[in-house]
This record gives sequence, structure tokens and C-alpha cells, in this order.
Amino acid sequence: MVKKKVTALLLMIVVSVSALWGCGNSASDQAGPSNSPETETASEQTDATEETSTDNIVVSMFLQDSADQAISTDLPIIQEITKRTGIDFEFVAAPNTEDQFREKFNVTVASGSIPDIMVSTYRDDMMKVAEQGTFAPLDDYIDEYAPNLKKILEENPEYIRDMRASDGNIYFMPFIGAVRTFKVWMLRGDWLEKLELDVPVTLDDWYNVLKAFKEQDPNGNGEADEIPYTTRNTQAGVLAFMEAFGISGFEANEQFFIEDGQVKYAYTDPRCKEALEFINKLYNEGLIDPEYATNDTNVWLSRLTNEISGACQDTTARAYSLGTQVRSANEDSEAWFVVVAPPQGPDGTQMTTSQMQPIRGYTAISADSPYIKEIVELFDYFYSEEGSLLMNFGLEGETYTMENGKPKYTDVIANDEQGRSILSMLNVYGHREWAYQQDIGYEDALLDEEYVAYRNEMEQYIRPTIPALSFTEEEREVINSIYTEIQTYKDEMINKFIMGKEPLDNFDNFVETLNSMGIEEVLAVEQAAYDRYMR
Ligand SMILES: [Ca+2]
Repeated sequence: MVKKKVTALLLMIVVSVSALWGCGNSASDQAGPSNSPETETASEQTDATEETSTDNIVVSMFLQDSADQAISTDLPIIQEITKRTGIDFEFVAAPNTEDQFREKFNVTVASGSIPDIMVSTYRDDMMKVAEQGTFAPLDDYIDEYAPNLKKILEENPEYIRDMRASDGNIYFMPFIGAVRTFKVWMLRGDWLEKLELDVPVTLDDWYNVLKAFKEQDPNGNGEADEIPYTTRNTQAGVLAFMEAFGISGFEANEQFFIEDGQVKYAYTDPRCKEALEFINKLYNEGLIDPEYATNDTNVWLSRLTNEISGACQDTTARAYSLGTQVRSANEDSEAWFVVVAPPQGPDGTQMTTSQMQPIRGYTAISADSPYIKEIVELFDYFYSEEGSLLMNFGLEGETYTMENGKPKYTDVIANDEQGRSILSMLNVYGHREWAYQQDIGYEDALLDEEYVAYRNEMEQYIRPTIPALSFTEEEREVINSIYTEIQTYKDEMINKFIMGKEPLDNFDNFVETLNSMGIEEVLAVEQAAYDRYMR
């Protein structure tokens, strides 16, 4: 699907591209890795003339389209990229729903002829295809032609682990997120003030605050109708208290946690029993939502906007927007949410493993593309200061202006009349999420100063979570055959313990059953994959 130019033009392309990147002015200076096709061509074509040097190269690119605006070379940001880099695009747009996107991805790969560039956020899909030899290994290219990305990777070696395939190669240029903080603890700040309570620090403080929310009518309607803590995250939403006991593994897809280099399973850990005793106490006394196991986002939101609930765990952006939502739903309400550090456990533990992973998108280059070097240079530009401004903020004067040396979105982007988000508006201008590093200023623009400060402050409590592991076929077999059943049994029993339908005296029997179901085998597989990841 690559538009091939006549070979006579190739030298000029190399020269014009190299001039753009300012990294040499003759074809011989551009000698790349030995398998770099244009290097060979260039050395054969030393007599090409300069008259044709204005021709851009055309690269085809598979990427997920935005619902906000169909991708097109006419979009202002795309035009600016072409203007600055001398690269024209031929887009292969993929649907923006996960199933349809992945289907088109698989069909495209199976066709045997893929575009020059493929972008996806689905790591496993990309890794699988990479290891089949479809994508070009990029280690040497990044080393030679991507100084901006190289610098970022040198400063953040953990990114390399996330990008490296199990065959040892790097096949991707990454989309790197700026914010690590994900779920935070929040409470109605105005309720704390009204009941003259301090911000809770320890688990005991949390118990006392939730008890006061329950018994002292903070919503002021004269009824004991408060359900102090609610969640939209079912079991995981109440198991969040478990982290105060030093164990984790309750978030979706993170059933395991790392301690001292070992992969551990939270639910056979003795600390789990202690945690469940605490959560069971909250449940018995009506301090956590009795319907936590079935709540969806609508129920959760109604609890908060109806001023029935005053505490939960969610994102900082939510803490900010919830205050506004509660106030607009209740005329006299002065609701606002204070973001607090995770509850401190009996031994002083105060942490969360909830976090955004830095590497959130993968851009790969076809092993058959004649433009591997040019494409690496193209994306490397987006990691530069200038390219980063273009990717994060768009076009100066149109989508952002510089104020006190910092980019600020214009009203067109930040205050759309139709209420579209900043990202939606950038998409309308041609922004797409491919390889670049997100600027924290993008996230900051979504919040006000106070919540930016909360978000930054909470970062210190983040502990590493289990990374995205790559399993061998045999390992996958073990997980698929054993683990699904374990999870179903575990979920059922944990709810019973929390709701008091199963006495905690039976916790040891529960652990024994998990062992007999093969949890140790699953742990061994996780450990092997983790050890490979860490090598
Ligand atoms: Ca009340």
C-alpha cells in the first residue's frame, strides 16, 4: 500500500529529509543501519539532480479514527505536520470501537500487505504481530535517528521494559502519558467542616468520619438516610481499603501484586483477613454502600448528587467535577470534595497501586516499508519541544497561545459552545494519539489549580503495580484452565466475608480451597513472566 516513487528521486528525498532534521548534508553522512533500504539506494544514485527535491514522500498509516472528526490530509494539524516535516500521509482509518478496531487490525495484518505505519493501544495485539516479523525492529534506528525519544528513554529506563517484546527487540515508538495518579480518596469537604471533623488519616479516622456521616445528618434533611461511602467499582471499590494493610490486587486485571521482587496473591495473604475484618465492620454498621456489589455509574452518581453519600474513591478529575455536579443538582448545596492521602494502615502503610501506566500507545513501522528511517525521524520530531507543542496544543494562534512562556488553549478549544472536551476539539483540528509524549499542561487544563495540586501531591503514595506481562502459549494455557474458576470462587467468597454471610473464622478454609484449586501454579506462571520482564 506504499506509494512508491521512482528510484531516481530517492536520493533527493534522503537529502531533503536529512536537511529538515539538520543531521547532515550529504548522502554519505546519512549511512544508517545496514538493512536500511534508502541507504543502499542513495549510494547507487549519486548522480541524481536537485530539480526534483520538492517532492514529499508519502507514508501510509493505519490508526484509530476519532468520532469527533474523520481523519483527512486537509485537517489543519496534519497539514502543519506535512509542512514542517516534508512527509505526506495516506491514512487508513480504523473504527473507534475496540472490537471493530481490533478486527480491522487483524484483517489488515492477515492481508500480508500492511501500511508503512500501524498505531494501536492494544499492547498484546501489537506484540504478537511484532514477534511474527511484520514490524521492523527499531532499536538501532532509535539509537541513530531518534535523539529526542532516546533522551526520554535514557531518563526513564522503565519505559523500555514496557516496550520491549519477549524476543528482546523494541518494535514501537510509544505514546507516553504525563499523569501517573489515577484513583484517589475523596470526601465532602463541606461535610467535614459542618461536623467539625478533621481530614481522616488512619483507618480509625476513616471509621470515625464515616460513622459521623452516618449518624450526624450532614445532608441536613433530618433523616438518617446517609450511606457514607459509595463506589461504582463493585467489589474493587470497597477492597480499596485493603491497601492500608499493605496488600493489593483488587483492580481489574491486577489480581496480583509485587512485594520484594515476588509476585503475590492478595487473597491467600494473612493480611487479607485483617482487611476483610475492617471492611466487614464498615459493612455491618452501614458505613459502606450495602449495594456496592451491583452499583453502576448511574447509581453511584445519584448517591452523590442526591447528597446521600459523601466519600468515594475515583479520579482527581472526578473529585473536581463532582463538586460542580452536586451543587448544580442541589440549589443550596456548597458541596466540594477534598482529595486525601490513602488511609494509613495499622503498621503505618499508606499507599496505592492504582496508577496510570506511562506507555499507553504503540506506533510500529512495517518491516517492508522503504521509509523506516524517515518515519522514525518523523515521530521523533513529536518528542521534541517544538513537535510536542504541536501534538499537545495544536497550532499557535489558533488552538493555543503562549502566556508567560506556557501554552494556553484558546477558547475555541477550552470552552467549546457545544461543550466538547479539549481532546475532542483538538481532534477536530487533526490531532491524533500516536507516538509522542503527553504534556502535563494538557491534563492541567482539565482541572483547576487546587485539584492539580491534589493530583500532584497524591503521586508520592503510588507504589509499583504488576506490569503488563507477556506469557508463553503454555503459560496462557495454565492461566486459562485454572484461574478463571479461582476468580469466580474468590469473588463470591470475598463478598460473603464482607457481607457477613460467611464468618471470617472460615478464612483459613478459603485459603486452603484456593490452594487446592491451583493458585500456586498460577503464581508460578506469573512469577516466570515477571522475571522475564525484569531481565
Ligand atoms: Ca440525612
